[in-house]
Amino acid sequence: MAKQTATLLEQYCERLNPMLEWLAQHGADAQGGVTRLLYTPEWVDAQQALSAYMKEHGLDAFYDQVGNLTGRLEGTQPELPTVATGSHIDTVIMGGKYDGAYGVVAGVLALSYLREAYGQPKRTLEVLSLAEEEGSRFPLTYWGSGNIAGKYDVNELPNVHDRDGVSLSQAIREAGFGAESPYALAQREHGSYIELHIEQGCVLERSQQQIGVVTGIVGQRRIEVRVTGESNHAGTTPMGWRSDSLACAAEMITIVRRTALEVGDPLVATVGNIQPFPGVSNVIAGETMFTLDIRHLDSVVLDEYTEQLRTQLVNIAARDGMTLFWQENLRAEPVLMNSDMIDELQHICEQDGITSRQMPSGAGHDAQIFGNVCPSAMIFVPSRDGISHNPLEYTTPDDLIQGFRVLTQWLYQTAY
Ligand code: HGY
Ligand code: MN
Ligand code: MN
Repeated sequence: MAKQTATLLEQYCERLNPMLEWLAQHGADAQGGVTRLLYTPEWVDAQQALSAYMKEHGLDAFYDQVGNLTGRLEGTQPELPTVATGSHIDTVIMGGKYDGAYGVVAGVLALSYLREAYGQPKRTLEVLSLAEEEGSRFPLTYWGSGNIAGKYDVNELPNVHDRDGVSLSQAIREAGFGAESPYALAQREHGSYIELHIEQGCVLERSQQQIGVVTGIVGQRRIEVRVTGESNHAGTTPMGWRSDSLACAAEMITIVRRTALEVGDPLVATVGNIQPFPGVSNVIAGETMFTLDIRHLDSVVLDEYTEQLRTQLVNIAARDGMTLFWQENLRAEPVLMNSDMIDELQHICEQDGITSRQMPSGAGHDAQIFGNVCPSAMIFVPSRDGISHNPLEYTTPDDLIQGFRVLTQWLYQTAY
């Protein structure tokens, strides 16, 4: 790279952290975390602010019907397949500043830098600020990338509601999107997709490596379980005469943990949410809902474990005279990343003297949706103490910049 582009690159590197802090203000909460849920005002503001930034930096910014925001740098050979990068703009509740946002901000800066330093690329470049990945507001994940990749269709909105009873159809309409909105169709094709993301685990930090080149992303099963017994008076109902859904669910939850430990790594099974109803101290809970999040790189093991667990829970409910409702809300299959892209990323790291390792991802990502329809890859940077989905989520500015450099170099050599 000529001297002036190296200096220019330094300038863009210096913009990365301030821009992440700027974006984190959209949905900042009092505890220092970020909550930016699909179609909420803070979500709309964040997309609008990014759109303005994209336009100020020479990118063609546009929305699609589900609210994915795209920044495009048209290529001189538009007939060549488009190269896309990006990540999700939504967060978990009380999440951190980097999960998703890092890939979006780095992508916006990378395209802005490449345009300023090298002008128009041969291949069209796109940065995607994807509407939703986490499933934090609605029991629905990968809503953004899933509409682009054809997994979902905005004309067939899932009948889902958030914790306040607001439906997806109401929320998408109030945010100004939907099948009737004037925006571009979401479903479209890309030649390749690359996502820069924090690791959200502790492998890179403990092995003191700067970059993770992802080999594959785990499959997931997310399930809602409802155990139904009978509400009754906490004082007048003898212990032997109760149909206590919360006590039954508690036994089920200990079985989830025990059986997952028996299967062993890399299988993980998590109960992240439990809601007794009516949920007051002097009433035996008539119904208890809890969530299951089960993951593994091998879909055969994933399905075997999930089916065995379901059988065990059904038997416990039957033993206690309760009913069990089991609803699968997400089925994402494990997806391998593209081997050529992995080699290219590995080569960039070796060439630039960056320590790196190839590794699987225990977290789900939009790259696993794109990985079903086009060659896809992911670049990880270390997470301090492996913490994520938490206001304490943190990656050092140097590590964030290192990932930005690898992404920018890969985009340059792929699109120019
Ligand atoms: O839950 C996940 O794996 C991702 O952070 N959405
Ligand atoms: Mn996440
Ligand atoms: Mn993420």
